[in-house]
Amino acid sequence: MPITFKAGNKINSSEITPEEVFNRRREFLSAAGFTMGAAAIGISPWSDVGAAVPELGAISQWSGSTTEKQTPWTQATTYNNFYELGTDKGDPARNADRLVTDPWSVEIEGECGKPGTYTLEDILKPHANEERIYRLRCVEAWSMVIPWAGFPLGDLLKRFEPNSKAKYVQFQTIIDKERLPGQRYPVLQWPYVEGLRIDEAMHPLTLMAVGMYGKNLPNQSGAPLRLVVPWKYGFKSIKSIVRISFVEKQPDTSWNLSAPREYGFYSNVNPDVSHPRWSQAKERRLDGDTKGLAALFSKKRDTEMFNGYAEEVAGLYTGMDLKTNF
Ligand SMILES: Nc1nc2c(c(=O)[nH]1)N[C@H]1C(S)=C(S)[C@@H](COP(=O)(O)O)O[C@H]1N2
Ligand SMILES: [Mo]
Repeated sequence: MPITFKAGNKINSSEITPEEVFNRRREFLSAAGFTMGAAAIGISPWSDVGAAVPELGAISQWSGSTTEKQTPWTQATTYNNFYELGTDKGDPARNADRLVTDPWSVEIEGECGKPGTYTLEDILKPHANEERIYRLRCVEAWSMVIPWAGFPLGDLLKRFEPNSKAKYVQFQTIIDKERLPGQRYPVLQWPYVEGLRIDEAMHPLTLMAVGMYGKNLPNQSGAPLRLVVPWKYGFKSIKSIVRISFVEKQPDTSWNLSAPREYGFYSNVNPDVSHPRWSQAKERRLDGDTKGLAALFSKKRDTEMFNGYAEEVAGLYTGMDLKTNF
């Protein structure tokens, strides 16, 4: 069945940024006379999509979880960035069923002792899920607080016995141009790729997430496996992972390929380093207090260095100039 995709999404990849998509959506909505009043009359962009997501099994609670107010499930699962499912914030929830997650396997390759194809079951079997309530800060200057469930990425990576040449790890999202509507347009180079330095990947805060809010990940949130790297901008938290490569050289990342002046390899949350076209000093917290479109205009809070995780991760960057290594 052919999918119709809005003409507005046919944008040259060098021109598009998350901020622009946001602004364009805002312009469209106000042109349509669809501003603040929309929430009041009950047209919320994050009413529940109603997709049934199974409960996860046993989950233990991690002691380092933040106690800040959580983003409601409906907001976290209907206001997403997952460009494979479309560039509008509501598209990933609307198109979630285009992503087929069963069967799922992950290719492990490169500088390690145990490369190969691992089924999702092989990947998950030895790991116990822990719930960790983390902040996730998008480069577009909004943030959410989400109870993720998963296990430290490092525990998984160690099983593949990375060798001394494994200086970096690259991750790749599923490619399925037939089904994933966003992959029909060159908004980004497909497949989506991301990378971490090996010590960042092995850091105990880096989570391989399989669930949120006590349930399996919904597709729009990156089922069945996604990273959550809480001290970096959200785009480092790659969704629906099908390949993990241990490499010697700093790997390509999708946003850096698309706009190298705007998105660096490190992408650590840093209030002192502006994005070239907007400040990173403040952010809007999506916490359900303000519903609907009004939330997009709600009061801003100060952004914290490393998204509030400086105590844990600042040591990874000792001696590095974070303005050049942005
Ligand atoms: N494969 C893939 N992963 C992705 C993205 C994407 O477009 N494709 N968007 C990123 C961005 S920009 C952000 S902010 C987070 C958003 O995660 P969330 O929708 O669960 O809040 O996912 C990241 N992971
Ligand atoms: Mo983002």
